Amino acid sequence: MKTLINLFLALASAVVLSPGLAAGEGERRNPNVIFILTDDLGYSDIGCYGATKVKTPNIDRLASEGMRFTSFYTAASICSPSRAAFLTGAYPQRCGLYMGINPNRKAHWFLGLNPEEITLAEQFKSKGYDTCMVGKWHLGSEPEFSPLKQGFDSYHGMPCNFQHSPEFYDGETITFSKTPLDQLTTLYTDRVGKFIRQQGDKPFFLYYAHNYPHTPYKAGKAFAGSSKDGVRGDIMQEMDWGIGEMMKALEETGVADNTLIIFTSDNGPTKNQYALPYRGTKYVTFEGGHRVPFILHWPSKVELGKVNDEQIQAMDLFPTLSEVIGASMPEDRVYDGVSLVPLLHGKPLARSIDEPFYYYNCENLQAVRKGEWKLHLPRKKEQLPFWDRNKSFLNVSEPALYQMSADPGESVDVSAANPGIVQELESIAKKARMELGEYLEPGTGQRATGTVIADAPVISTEKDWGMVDPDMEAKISRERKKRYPNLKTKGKRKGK
Ligand SMILES: [Ca+2]
Repeated sequence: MKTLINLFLALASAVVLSPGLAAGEGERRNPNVIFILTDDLGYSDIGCYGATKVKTPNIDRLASEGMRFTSFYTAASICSPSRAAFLTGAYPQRCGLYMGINPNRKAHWFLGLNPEEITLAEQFKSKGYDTCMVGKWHLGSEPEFSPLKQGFDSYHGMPCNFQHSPEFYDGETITFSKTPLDQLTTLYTDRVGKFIRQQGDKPFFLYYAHNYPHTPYKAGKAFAGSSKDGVRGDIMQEMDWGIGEMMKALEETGVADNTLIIFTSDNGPTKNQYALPYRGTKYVTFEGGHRVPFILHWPSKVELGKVNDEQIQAMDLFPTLSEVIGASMPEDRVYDGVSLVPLLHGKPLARSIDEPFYYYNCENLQAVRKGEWKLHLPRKKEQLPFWDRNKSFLNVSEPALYQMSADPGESVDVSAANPGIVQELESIAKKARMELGEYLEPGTGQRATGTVIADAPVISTEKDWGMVDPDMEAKISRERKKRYPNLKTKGKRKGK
């Protein structure tokens, strides 16, 4: 009898612990996953989040057939660090990629996401998935940091922003020395469709990181003049069309129901009108910089048209998708997110609402949110990243407290009336800085930035390059000359 009970218990726990949602529920195989990451797309940039000048029926459909989140936070208000957090499940400061990587800056060109980091793509590989990236990478432009070295089987897109490096890649081959921007969406759409169709029944992870509506942009002929919001509106509508084409490919191959699609953005827009009702834009730590749309579409698993107000964040993607595919979380490092899977079943997250969220701008911790309170921290000009230094309204000399439930637009500073809360959040910030760092003060929990010159210092702001030892500077320069023999002293890189 005891043996039978034990056998029963073993079977019961096997069911409970069975890897992957699909496996436990008798589906033929693990689901496909498509992670769509747009660039500089703000909270109110698409129809179902309040846009009125553009029509985005295909993205809206993802929401009406899925779950739409209203309190999603990116880990940074600029491209590179935000992307690092999505792919590693760690704050950018923890995984070492907290600066805005620019291959034309002497302080940056040799940096990237450390190959020792475990990316989402590598999690998918561990479960036998095919992995594909289409779009903008922006986690290091040197070959050592290529998506092909971070778990992706194939890569089709741009290593960085168009202004920094206009080349378009197919794997390791440059197919356009200057990407034709009016064809960008069709290039991506064709590749996404081709990849989905060639996969057929083989499970895949597709990371689709469209560069738009990051500038510069140009609409294809079919969409020029199609919107009520100029070229930006046109390219938004074209991008939406591309997502519709992607859905067609999923439906034609019969895998739409078993494909989990996430749609979001890496940071807020450059103009506040696309971030409303929130304050601020890209580059800053007001809500408009961090709060963006987040839609989860998974017809066979999610109740249609649900709106979810739970506070969630970029670092949640890694544990969520790991759970979905039954990949165990690596145990040798710290993660900053929780799985969102309980929310799909109407259950609470494993994270308390009181767990703080940190708004870093590069190495500078600028704000902390805990529950309904958000404290903007005093900051000195020298702590600010270069993109922030000339925005004098951001030079906070005293802490400013906002009650987010009553004042989501961060307009009324209530610090004077709540000294106890200010003190509590200041003490949380102090601990965070000890672990995740502050400008020129490394934290105990920070992992190494990826670099192609092992002993070179990591300087996130070019203005501080003067701190680098002249011998080291000469060494870095020599390596760059070797890699880019045609490099002009002041100009941009010229080919490889
Ligand atoms: Ca961006």
